Amino acid sequence: MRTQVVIIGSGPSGLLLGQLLHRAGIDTVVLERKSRDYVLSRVRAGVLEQGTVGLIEEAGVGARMRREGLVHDGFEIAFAGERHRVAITELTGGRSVMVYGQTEVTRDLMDGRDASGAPTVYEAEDVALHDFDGPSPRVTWRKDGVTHELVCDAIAGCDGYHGVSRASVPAGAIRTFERVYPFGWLGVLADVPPCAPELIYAAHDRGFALCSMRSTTRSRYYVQCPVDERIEDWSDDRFWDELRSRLGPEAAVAVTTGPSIEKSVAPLRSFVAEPMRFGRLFLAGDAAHIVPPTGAKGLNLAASDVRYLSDALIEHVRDGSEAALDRYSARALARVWKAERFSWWMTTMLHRFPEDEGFTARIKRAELDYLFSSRAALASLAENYVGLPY
Ligand code: FAS
Ligand code: PHB
Repeated sequence: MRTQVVIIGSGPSGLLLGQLLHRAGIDTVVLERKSRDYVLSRVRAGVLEQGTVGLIEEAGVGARMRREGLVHDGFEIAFAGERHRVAITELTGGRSVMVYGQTEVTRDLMDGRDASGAPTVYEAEDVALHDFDGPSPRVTWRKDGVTHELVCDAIAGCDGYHGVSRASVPAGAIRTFERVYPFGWLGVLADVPPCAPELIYAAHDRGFALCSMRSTTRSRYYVQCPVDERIEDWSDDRFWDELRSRLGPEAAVAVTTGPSIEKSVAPLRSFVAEPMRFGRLFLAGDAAHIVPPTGAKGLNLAASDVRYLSDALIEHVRDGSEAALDRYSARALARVWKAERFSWWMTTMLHRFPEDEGFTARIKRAELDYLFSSRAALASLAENYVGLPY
């Protein structure tokens, strides 16, 4: 069997790429290891940059996001018992972010793909990539005991950090850069109203905390925790107590507690693979890079990769040009590394590290004090948070 582009992974990267290529008349097949329900069960990102919002609308699946998403023009940073607002829209000349969960983005993209009639194979086992260093790459997989093969013009590796695509690249052809943080995030989803109208990022001696949301009736909270933390050691009551201890008095009393409907621990790492192209294999999203979620960049970097890759593949199919495909990796990595820097900076500034004693502790406090004493420093934070230009 043959198609133009095989997309591995039915997460935001793969589905968004599939939609944009389909709308340009390019045939794609998405291969996903898990079931549709499993993919939708994962609770991840919550904040969309305007560029991501624009791409979701260009993909033709933005209606529910526009109806249900919350446009935010600021967020807060709490430290030393005080809360400070970052007025991102005022600081960036009118730009904002959209609070709309990744789960909902994925659901909208899945529904859009179903409506387009473009095929997705869920529960595709043993996906394997072949001959992507030549003009006719192939992908094989097993489904219900039958082995299938697709010949294509290009493979998009959108299969996340643990996917098969990056793992299929010869070791000598790829270089990786990584920083693993000595802590994780314990996240709770609960059907309780948010404790504040905007997100609150809290830096505290006990550790970082984040108050986010999915709607005006559903909240998403995180506390920094040891990287090997066991979920079973965290009752809901223990979580709510720890969260409130890190928020400062005013926000703490505003927290509405309730039963968790999801509770998980995510490790934090910074990771980049270079390059992002190997012959006819193109990596996009978490398959190529990971950021600590502090800066809300993971999903949004996946979106900018997809912008660049879809443009390049469309140009190639339309006029045979290799120019944009040749530029893809360098163009994507230029934005990736700036988001890696911002996510590392925000994580370092707001989290408690083992070495944060004495001099380092004073430097971190000075970083926060400087931030809220300088419009230039706040403007820099704001322009990164809303998303640097594509
Ligand atoms: P994804 O990992 O979402 O999707 C990859 C898909 O490929 C998956 O469905 C997987 O099942 C499939 N796949 C893997 N191997 C395969 C194979 N061999 N064959 C076929 N399919 C295969 N970002 C934020 O901005 N804010 C957050 O708060 C945040 N929290 C996160 C929490 C966790 C636990 C994780 C892991 C990530 C978080 N992220 C967050 C980042 C996250 O949102 C990613 O950036 C986003 O999911 C990237 O999307 P994809 O590149 O599509 O990768
Ligand atoms: C979330 O709502 O899950 C979220 C929001 C902002 C972040 C990270 C996670 O920086």
